[in-house]
Amino acid sequence: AAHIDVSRFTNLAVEAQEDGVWVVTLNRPTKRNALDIDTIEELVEFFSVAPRAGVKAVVLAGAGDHFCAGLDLIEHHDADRSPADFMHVCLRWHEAFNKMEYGGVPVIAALQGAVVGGGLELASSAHVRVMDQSAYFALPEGQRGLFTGGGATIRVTDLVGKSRMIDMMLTGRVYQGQEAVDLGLAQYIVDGSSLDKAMELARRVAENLPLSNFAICSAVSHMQNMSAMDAAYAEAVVAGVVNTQPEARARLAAFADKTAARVRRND
Ligand code: 1HE
Repeated sequence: AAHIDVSRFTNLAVEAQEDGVWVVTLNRPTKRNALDIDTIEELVEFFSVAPRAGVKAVVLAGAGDHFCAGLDLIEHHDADRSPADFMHVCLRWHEAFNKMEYGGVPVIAALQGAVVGGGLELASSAHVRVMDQSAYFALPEGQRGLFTGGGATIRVTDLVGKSRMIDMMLTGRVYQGQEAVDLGLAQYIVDGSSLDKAMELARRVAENLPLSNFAICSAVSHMQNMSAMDAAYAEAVVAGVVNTQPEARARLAAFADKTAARVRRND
């Protein structure tokens, strides 16, 4: 297995918890966790190694009152980049976010405060989003003379639909509270701490067999890019591998001998 050297990270705080859950925290709260190029490189590094390092689930958080303010606008302004330079910046964002979405390790984002611009692009690359009552979502690129470059045209459009995506970009519209959940920007909203709820979900997810989680957190995304015929074929192949894994036999035996939990409606 690969090894994650936590001392290599500075813009991220990376911490292993019990049960194989790792907490990855954007750790520049004085800059509202704006995504400079060093932070993106650290995300690439972590999510490149995590699938081979026994990481069972990741909670992705932001230090301070805001999850993430998006692209580091000060760095971008100072660097005065050429089109080719910024294209390559965006390709590194895609490298990081694709590693998250397709890597096979469940990523649960704990959101508070601003989840805006590139911060929303980052959050939408997670598999599950938990928001607290302070969290809000927006794409301010339009007003800043910019355009999304970290995958929002794909992932945010997937979440909210084309017309809402275009409205968010044109008008800077802010979504928050239950409405954000109803639209699919987050799956959970809590009165207390989104981090606590995300940890609870991550611990539950970490009890699944790793190969099941790998399939759930890579195959569904890959299959969305395929024709229905090819997706059905790929699903059969993935199920062939996952559903015959030796580690599943004990769980099937527990169902057969009636010691496994039954699926019941919520009280
Ligand atoms: C930043 C950034 C940033 C804050 N880049 N430094 N994103 C945006 O357009 C969001 C821009 N940020 C904001 O609207 C606000 O800062 C927040 C709502 C996130 C937070 O507000 P607030 O009042 O708590 O903080 P602040 O006073 O605005 O900022 C505190 C510090 O964080 C300040 O630095 P300081 O050194 O003067 O103390 C800010 O400069 C710094 N800061 N946000 C750099 N984004 C691949 S394309 C992606 C396209 C995009 O993401 S466009 C960016 C959209």
